Amino acid sequence: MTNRTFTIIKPNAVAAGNTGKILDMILNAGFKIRALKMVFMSRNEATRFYAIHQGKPFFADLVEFMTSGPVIVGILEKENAVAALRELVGNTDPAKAAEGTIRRMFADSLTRNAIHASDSDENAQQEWSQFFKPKEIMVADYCL
Ligand code: FUP
Repeated sequence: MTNRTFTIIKPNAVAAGNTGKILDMILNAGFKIRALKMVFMSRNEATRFYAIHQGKPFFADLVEFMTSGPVIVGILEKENAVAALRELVGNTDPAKAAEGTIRRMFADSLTRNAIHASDSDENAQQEWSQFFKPKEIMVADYCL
């Protein structure tokens, strides 16, 4: 079954000029882009996005980082999209990420880890709703 997931190319990867290379890896892995845009997250947006981590020691640094520059947000479609993208992205900690994964190649540290990938279908939908209106999301038939 084809389904969708949500991604954020994070500020360190955008600032380093790695957006194109990361999108290329995503497309080469067989994902279709159903929505894509550049946004500069506010502190409120970053706090809401990572609300589950509020109170943890790394939370302030994480919000600071996510609001330090523009990010690319996108909705991707592929068979088993959530699991497939998390595999391509690699471990949260780049030191533990497998060879050939996006984080292994483009992360600077555990916090500045280049990319976000949703961890469930439910979270993916909730996360992309924070950034995209329904009319901004393409349906498969329009962009093969
Ligand atoms: P992931 O699902 O791989 O994005 O990882 P988590 O949801 O566990 O963490 C969300 C973000 O918090 C990570 F991308 C990086 C950051 N983080 C830290 O900065 N320090 C930690 O110890 C754990 C996570």
